[in-house]
Amino acid sequence: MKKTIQLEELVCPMCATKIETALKKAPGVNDATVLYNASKAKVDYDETKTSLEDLYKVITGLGYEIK
Ligand SMILES: [Cu+2]
Repeated sequence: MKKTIQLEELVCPMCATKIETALKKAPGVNDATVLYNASKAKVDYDETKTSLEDLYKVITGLGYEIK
């Protein structure tokens, strides 16, 4: 399942990289791309192994907010 998560504005490109790396490592995630300019996280995940809520937790756990 592919979803785009709108994030609160990212301060710098390193933030995007940090979130992207964490999402890619999260269980059930096939692929993740975080667009710094748009502050968007595009995630391709297996909904039988994880959920949007779990993905939100990965992001908020790093100190970033979902818009
Ligand atoms: Cu940053």
